[in-house]
Amino acid sequence: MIPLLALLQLSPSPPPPKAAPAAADLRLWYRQPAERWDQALPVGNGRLGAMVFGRVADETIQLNEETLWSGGPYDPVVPGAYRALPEIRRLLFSGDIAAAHDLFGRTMMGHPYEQMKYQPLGNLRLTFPGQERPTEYRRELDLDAAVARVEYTVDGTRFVREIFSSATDQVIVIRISADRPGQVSFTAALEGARNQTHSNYGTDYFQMDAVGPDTLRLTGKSSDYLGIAGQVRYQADLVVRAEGGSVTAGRRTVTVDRADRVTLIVAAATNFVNYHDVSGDPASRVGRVLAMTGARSYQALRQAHEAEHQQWFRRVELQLGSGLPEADSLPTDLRIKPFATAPDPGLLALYYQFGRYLLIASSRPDTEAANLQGIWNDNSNPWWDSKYTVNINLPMNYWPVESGNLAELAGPLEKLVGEVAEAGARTAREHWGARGWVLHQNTDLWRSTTPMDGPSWGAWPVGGAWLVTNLYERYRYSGNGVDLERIYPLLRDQTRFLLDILVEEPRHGWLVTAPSNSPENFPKWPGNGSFFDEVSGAELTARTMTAGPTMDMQIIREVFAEFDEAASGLRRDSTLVAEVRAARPRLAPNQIGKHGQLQEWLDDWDEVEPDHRHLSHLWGLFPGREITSESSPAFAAAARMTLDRRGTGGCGWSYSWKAGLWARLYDGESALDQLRALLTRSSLPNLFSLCGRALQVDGNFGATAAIAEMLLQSHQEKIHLLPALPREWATGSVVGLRA
Ligand code: FUC
Repeated sequence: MIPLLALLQLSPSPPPPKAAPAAADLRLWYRQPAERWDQALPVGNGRLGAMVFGRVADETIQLNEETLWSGGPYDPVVPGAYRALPEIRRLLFSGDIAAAHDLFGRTMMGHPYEQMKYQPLGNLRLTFPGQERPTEYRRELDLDAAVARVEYTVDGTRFVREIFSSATDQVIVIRISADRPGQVSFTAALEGARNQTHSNYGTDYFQMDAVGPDTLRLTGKSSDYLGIAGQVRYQADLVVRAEGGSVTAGRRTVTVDRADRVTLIVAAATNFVNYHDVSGDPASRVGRVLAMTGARSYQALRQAHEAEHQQWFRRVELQLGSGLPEADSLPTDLRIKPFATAPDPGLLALYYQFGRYLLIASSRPDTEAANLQGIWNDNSNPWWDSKYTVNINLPMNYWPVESGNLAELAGPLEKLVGEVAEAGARTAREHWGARGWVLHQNTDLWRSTTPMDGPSWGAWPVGGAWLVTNLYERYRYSGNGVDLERIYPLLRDQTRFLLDILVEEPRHGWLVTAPSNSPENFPKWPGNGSFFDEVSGAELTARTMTAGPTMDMQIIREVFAEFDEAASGLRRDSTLVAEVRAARPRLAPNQIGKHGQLQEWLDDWDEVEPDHRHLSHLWGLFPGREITSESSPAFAAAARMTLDRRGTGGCGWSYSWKAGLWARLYDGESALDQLRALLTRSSLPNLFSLCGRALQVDGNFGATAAIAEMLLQSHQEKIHLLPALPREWATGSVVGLRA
């Protein structure tokens, strides 16, 4: 038996790409096409995404461009909102939670009270006449090459389609070939996605026409939403290059007849420049990209794409052995169900690498951050707007970057934080009367930072603080002063904000956030704290407002510790350091409750849903580092009790979080139980994770981080190898993780 061996990388610079890894372990594959969008296979270059259905006679390739969002630059700040704060706090501390909640709702919410939506670009439809009865069908996603492939045979001819999204050339490339000449015939059409405010096809905002003999063009603009006019204009061009045969354009289609091979190029762009500037020109952007790609052969495009992808992807290699003897010969969808009862560690190794693949495909150094669905969305009214939810989902998207040796891919998160810090300075002033900057529980492309959705969700003021701790991880892993310099102003100004909003709670004199919430989890209010609807008399559980929830205090302790370390090291801002040092011992502490659990709120309340998906008050265990079995065994035991009580309820990202939490408690078996629940209860056949019915990438990224956490931990100033190895992972190897 080969012991699981970990080769660590302690230097900040990535190793050079290695030789090709075992290919079979790095493919998702299927014997049938996708029936629905959420079974299709994703490709992406960080900016341009596609979901490939792999249908034979009527192929659909759904397209996204990451800056196509509803609305345009807007400012949701309500000037002078902070004037209500003293009264909200008075009500809260006197126990009149309902009144505090309602006053917050009337005074402190942003306007509009919801945010903008990430929108689909359109669909490329390819119709192949005479291909209704294919045999020997196979569809796959090759994670190492970042290419989706569809293969089948019709009348003795083997057809192959390859699809990838190239970061080097900034286009999506589709190659259609056959093993006999003159066999490739199809019609291509480019369809816009329906605009949510204008559902009448005939009068919709987009147009899709043939322009010239071999090009289709889609143009349009994003939808209006909540009174914010759609201001994102876009253009997508499809260019058809056939080898042999003929190409003819109809009014809205291009038809290829009897070609040997065909290369389709999709270029797309919007007018988005940054969150307050939409003065770009999509037409010239598309033109420039196409002019550059124009003379390059398919082989040249493909080689450049693969090399670029592999410089990221091949930095980590993970083998966990196989359990099921036949696992490698089973299609991916057929491996998922048996995973509930039979060991298949290879499936988790694949899941791990799929997470790294998705990150590479949705977040590049100069793109926008990966949103709730990465960059893949086919719906103009997507679940949760496919935006950025900050109370777990966005931070989780970036958990795997450091250990997974993809640190540079957190660049978009750093950009996002820099921009919300700019926009959120005004929000801090007007909504909290505070210095620094604030971000509440959500944001969007336009960097909205005000409380959103309703006080029970939106009142939470430490979203920006959490994201700052994400950024600080980069410095922890690299030890590079340049990384620290870049993020220092964000950390310092967030520290100022936190200092300004902390208030003394009357019972113990602890410093707390007020008002706030423990994200999305509703406590059972004791006695007269319950909310009853004045008309129906029904008990309302979805109204909540608290002071000093455990999560806030853990995040603030971490930010203060990071600021103290950074400022002291750099010998800067000594007055602020003194303020922080005075506040730190006065922050409300972690507490152990009546069940032996870690308390979620200042009071020892039970939750309305005992197996609620959020694990907010365990933040200090993971991703934070203040609770460890060594430094705080009593709190570690209370965290374990909390996890036991929460069980395996939840959804995708929640299972992933729990896997990471169990890993930090050195319990590999329980971590594996959560990963098993993730795969078998909350994943799609294409391995995307789900929350409810929504495809969400957070669960993928969280599990990728958790698997690394089971193999290697380094949050306690020491390196811990194989800290949470389940029995099933008896053999294997890992190369390239960072510590
Ligand atoms: C948070 C979660 C939900 C969902 C949403 C996008 O609000 O509680 O489950 O993941 O984000």
